Amino acid sequence: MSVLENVLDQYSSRVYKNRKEHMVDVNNNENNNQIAANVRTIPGIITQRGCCYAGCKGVVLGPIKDALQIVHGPIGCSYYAWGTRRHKGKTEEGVDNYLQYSFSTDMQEPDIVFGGEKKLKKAIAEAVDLFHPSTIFICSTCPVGLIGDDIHAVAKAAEKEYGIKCIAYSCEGYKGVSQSAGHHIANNQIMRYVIGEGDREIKSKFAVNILGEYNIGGDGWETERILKRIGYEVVSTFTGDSSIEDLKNAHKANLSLVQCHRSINYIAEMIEERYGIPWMKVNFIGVQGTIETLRNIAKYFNDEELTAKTEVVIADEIGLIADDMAYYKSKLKGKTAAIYVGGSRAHHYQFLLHDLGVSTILAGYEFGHRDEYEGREVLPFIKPDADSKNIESITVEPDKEKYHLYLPEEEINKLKEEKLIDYYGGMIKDMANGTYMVDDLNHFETEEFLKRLKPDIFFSGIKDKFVAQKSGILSRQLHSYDYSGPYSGFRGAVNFARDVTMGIYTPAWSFVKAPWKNTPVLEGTLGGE
Ligand code: CFM
Ligand code: HCA
Repeated sequence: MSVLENVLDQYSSRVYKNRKEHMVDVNNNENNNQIAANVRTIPGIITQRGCCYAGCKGVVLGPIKDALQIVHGPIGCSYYAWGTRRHKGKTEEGVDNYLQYSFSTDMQEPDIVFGGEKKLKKAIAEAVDLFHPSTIFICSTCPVGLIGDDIHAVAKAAEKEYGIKCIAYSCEGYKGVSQSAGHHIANNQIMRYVIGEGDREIKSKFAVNILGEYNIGGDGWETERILKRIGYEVVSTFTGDSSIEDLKNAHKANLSLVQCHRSINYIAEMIEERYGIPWMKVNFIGVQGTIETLRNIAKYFNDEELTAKTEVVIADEIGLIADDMAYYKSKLKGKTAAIYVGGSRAHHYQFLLHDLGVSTILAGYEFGHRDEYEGREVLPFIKPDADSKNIESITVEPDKEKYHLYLPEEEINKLKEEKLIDYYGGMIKDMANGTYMVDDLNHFETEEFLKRLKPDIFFSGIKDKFVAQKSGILSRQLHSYDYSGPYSGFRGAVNFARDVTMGIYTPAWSFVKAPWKNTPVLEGTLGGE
C-alpha cells in the first residue's frame, strides 16, 4: 500500500472518500494532479485552519499601524489576535502606532440578548477620547452576525460625529471555510474606502507597491531594503508596517509586486482594473527566488540603468552571504522537510530549502485555493489602445477565473515566449515525483505522515508543532518564525539557514520519550481483598 493509502485506510469510507481528494501523490495519480481545496473541513476533524475573522483582522488589517482596530465580540477573539502574528511596525514621527494594543468591546451575555451596538458606540467614544485616532476599524466576530448588530451604521455615525474615518468589516468567524474569506472582506473595504484617496508626490519612475507582505519578523523591511538599494520607490506595502496614508497612495505606483498571492490577489486585480496598474507575482523567499524576482521586475521596467544596477546589487548581496550560505548548505544538504502553513509559504519556502540542499517531501496549505497548488496562467492586463478593437475575454483553467486581455493573439504568444505570461505557477510544478501534497492536513494525518515519512524537520504553526515534537521530530514555526526573522531576501536566507541548522544539530526532541512508553501509568488490582 502507498503512504497515502496507508493513512487514508484508517478512515471510515465517507471520510476516506472526502480526504482522498485532498491528497496528491505528485505526478503519480490518475487525476492529473488535481486536488480538492478551499472547501469545508469535515466537522469533528481537528483542522489547523483559522477563521474568517483571523484572515480579516488578524492577517490583512492587523499590520496597519495607525488604524485603531476595535474587535466587536467576546474578549477571547481579541486575545487570540493580540501580538501572536509578529507583524512588526516602526513608530514614525506623526503616525500613530497601535500595534501593541488590543481593543475589544468584550461582549457579554446581556449584549447578546439586548444587542451590542450601544456598547460598540461607547467603545468608539472611549477610543476617540483617549487616543484621538484618525482612523478606526470595527471588526465583528461570530455572535455579532448572529444577533444582527449593524456595525456599518455605527461606523457611518461615528464618521459624522467625530470627523474621522471609520470602516466596518463584517468578518464574523463562521463566514466561508477558512481565513481566506476574511482576506477578501478586508481587501474589498480597503479598496472601497482607502486606496485612491492620497495625493502624495511620487519621485521615482520606478514606483512599486508590495502586496501580500505583512512584515512578519521584519520580512518586509529586508525586501524594501533591497528594492531601495536598486532605486525603486516603495509607495505602499500591503499591509506590513503600513499606515493608512501609504495605502491611500497605492494607485500612484507604476507596478504592484505580489508576494503572497493568496491573501491579496483581489486588491492586485482591482487596482489593475480601476487604475490600470499591472501586477506581477514575485517571491522574495530564497536567494535564487529573490534574484529571479529582481531580474523580472527590471525586465518589466526595461530601463538600462535600472537593469545594470540590479545586477550590481545582486552581485554585492550574494558576495556578502555566499560564505555563510555555503557553510549552512554543507550542514543541511540531503536533509528532508515537511511544510504545512496557511497559504503561499508552503510553496515559497521550498525555494529557500532548495538553496540549502533540503528537499521537501510533504507540503500543504490550510486554505490555499486550487490555483496555489495547480497553478494558473495569469495574463498581464494591458490598457486598450485608442481604438481598442483587440479586446478578448479568456477563461483560464483551473479556477475558471476570467481575465480580460487587450491584445492580439500574436502579442499574447510573444509574451508567452518571453515568459511574462506565466507569472504564477502553483507549487506542484516545483515538487518532485514521490513527494506528497496534502490540503487541510489535520492532526491525525500529521501524526501518520510524520511516522511514515520521517522528515528531518516539520515546518508548522503553533497548533501542529506539538504533534511533531511529541513524535520526536524537530519543528520550526513558519508562521511566526518562532522568535526569529527576517527570513526574506538575502540576509533573511542566512537567518533561516542558521535557525534550521541550529535546530537540526540540537536534536532535543528525539531524546524525549513519553513517560507511558517506559512505565505503565495505569496501575490497579482486580478484585481481591
Ligand atoms: Fe499569505 Fe501570510 Fe501565508 Fe496568509 Fe496566514 Fe501568515 Fe501563513 Mo499564518 S498572508 S497565506 S493568512 S503568507 S498568517 S503572513 S503565516 S497562515 S502561509
Ligand atoms: C491565523 C494567523 C496565523 C496562525 C499561526 C499558527 C499566523 O491564521 O490566524 O497557527 O501558528 O500566522 O499568525 O496563521
